[in-house]
Amino acid sequence: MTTQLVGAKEYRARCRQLVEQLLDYYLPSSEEEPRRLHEAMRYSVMAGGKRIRPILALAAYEYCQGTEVSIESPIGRAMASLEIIHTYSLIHDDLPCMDDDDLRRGLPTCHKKFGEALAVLAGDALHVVGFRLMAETGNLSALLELSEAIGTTGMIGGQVADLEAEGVTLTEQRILEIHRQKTAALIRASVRIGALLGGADSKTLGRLTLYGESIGLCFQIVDDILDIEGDQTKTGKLNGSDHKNRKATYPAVVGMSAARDRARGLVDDALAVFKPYEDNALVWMAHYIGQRDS
Ligand code: GRG
Repeated sequence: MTTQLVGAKEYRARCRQLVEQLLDYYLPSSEEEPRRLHEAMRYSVMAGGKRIRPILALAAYEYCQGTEVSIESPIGRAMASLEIIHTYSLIHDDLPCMDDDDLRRGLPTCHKKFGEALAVLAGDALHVVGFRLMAETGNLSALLELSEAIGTTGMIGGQVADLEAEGVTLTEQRILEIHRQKTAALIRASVRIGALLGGADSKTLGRLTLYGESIGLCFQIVDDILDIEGDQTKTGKLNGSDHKNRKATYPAVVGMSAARDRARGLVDDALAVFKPYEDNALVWMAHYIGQRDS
């Protein structure tokens, strides 16, 4: 394992502990009514997952010299918000009316466990908690960043384009546009929100935006590759979901070997915003995202 991947592994392990604490702290208790709804929310959020978005937000915050990282700090709330919003999108993405998936994070999907109606409502309720937490950072730019990233020109727009592209042959440019909206927008926003809360100047924010865009796109290309040849015991979801749904994927458009090259090239683009040989958590995370197996 390279030193960057060791760095990423240790950093992820350290951050994940904080992320789990934050999520447990901010999600409503399943002892409180409506219990079944709270249970469904907690079931999906606490099921694990890589926690990439909050980890990237923290890495960007620390890169920009942000220091206060307590549970109730703005960065703590933003980290919880990003993971909660992300989980909301996964619950809805798995529904029968969308990808109709049975397994997520190694467990039956939310609608398989709680039924469709409760899964829709659990996603909706997580959306509200996520926005409330971002509002509670007191940083209007962070709130706007999140709205932009998941709205009709971001994640939701990308999801619509993705659904419309089922069974359609796309150009490489079009598939990248969809990936940029559906997946990269929230990853880019996670980096930018961390940077904004860390007090980044506009030059640093610009560099980190390029970083976020590149690793965001890389993340989805690797996701497409793993859907074809990943180890299901590591990814926690069944392979072949994209093929089953006749999804447009990057490897389907350019071939597997070119997809791997593109993923590597995007990691290089992300690293290019730092000085050569610079060593920090964002560098480690870029290496990890390019080479992840889950
Ligand atoms: C909730 C804003 C919102 C929109 C609903 C369903 C939908 C519209 C959008 C779907 C967006 C989506 C699920 C994109 C896929 C992105 C992706 C690669 C998800 C997997 O993320 P990982 O690998 O999952 O980080 P873990 O489980 O590790 O967190």
